[in-house]
Amino acid sequence: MEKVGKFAVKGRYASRIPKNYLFLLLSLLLFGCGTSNDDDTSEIDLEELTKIEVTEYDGQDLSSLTDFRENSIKGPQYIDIDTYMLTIDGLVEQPVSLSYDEVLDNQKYTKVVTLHCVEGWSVDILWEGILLADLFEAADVQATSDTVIFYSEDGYSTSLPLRTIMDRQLMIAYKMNGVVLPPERGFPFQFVAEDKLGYKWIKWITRIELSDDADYEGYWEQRGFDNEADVQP
Ligand SMILES: Nc1nc2c(c(=O)[nH]1)N[C@H]1C(S)=C(S)[C@@H](COP(=O)(O)O)O[C@H]1N2
Ligand SMILES: [Mo]
Repeated sequence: MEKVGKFAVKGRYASRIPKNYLFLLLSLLLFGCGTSNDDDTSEIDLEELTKIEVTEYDGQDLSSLTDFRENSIKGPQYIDIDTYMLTIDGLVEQPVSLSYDEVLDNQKYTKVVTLHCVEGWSVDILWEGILLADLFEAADVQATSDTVIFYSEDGYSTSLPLRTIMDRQLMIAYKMNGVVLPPERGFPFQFVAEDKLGYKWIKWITRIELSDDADYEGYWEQRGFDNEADVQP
């Protein structure tokens, strides 16, 4: 995992509303009124982003952010970032609710990590995000907590052992291939559950609960998918 230097993150406020979003908004206002449905709109959106995404990193070819198969339980969620809060609570001394900017006010890290879906496809993506360990430090996790449960805007949830998250230095991403996550890919944050199957990679995270319920089962786990979710080598 690579730390992102100070200069690299300076422009983060400027990049919150990427130029291409403004361009898109404009084109939609000019040409899109009454003609496109939501599906068309999101397709144009992603196609525009492919023009600026990073395609290769450190000599390694990356997948595109359009190589995912969108199969979320309720379809893409469109989160209003002005009212968005990420809550960290449960077995902590100091429950916190952080704005988007407050979450981004932590050290950024980048890493190429592969997401494997149980449906048999996978993508190699350059993720940029924040360590959960850094967020947990502010909340001051209680010693009895051994499980981290993630909740999302669409009602989805999943969990991993606290130990796994700390030992493997797992992060939540706000960028992929150098661009801010589009709504379809989990804006504002997706969990980069390295070495775990795609159903652990929760998108649109709204709440992170520190728990002592090691047997907690999330949405797909309750429906028969393995709670360990290890990617088989
Ligand atoms: N909130 C939420 N996160 C989610 C899901 C979902 O339905 N809701 N699907 C998961 C699954 S099964 C996969 S493979 C990954 C990637 O899904 P995508 O291709 O739909 O982006 O997101 C995961 N995160
Ligand atoms: Mo999946």
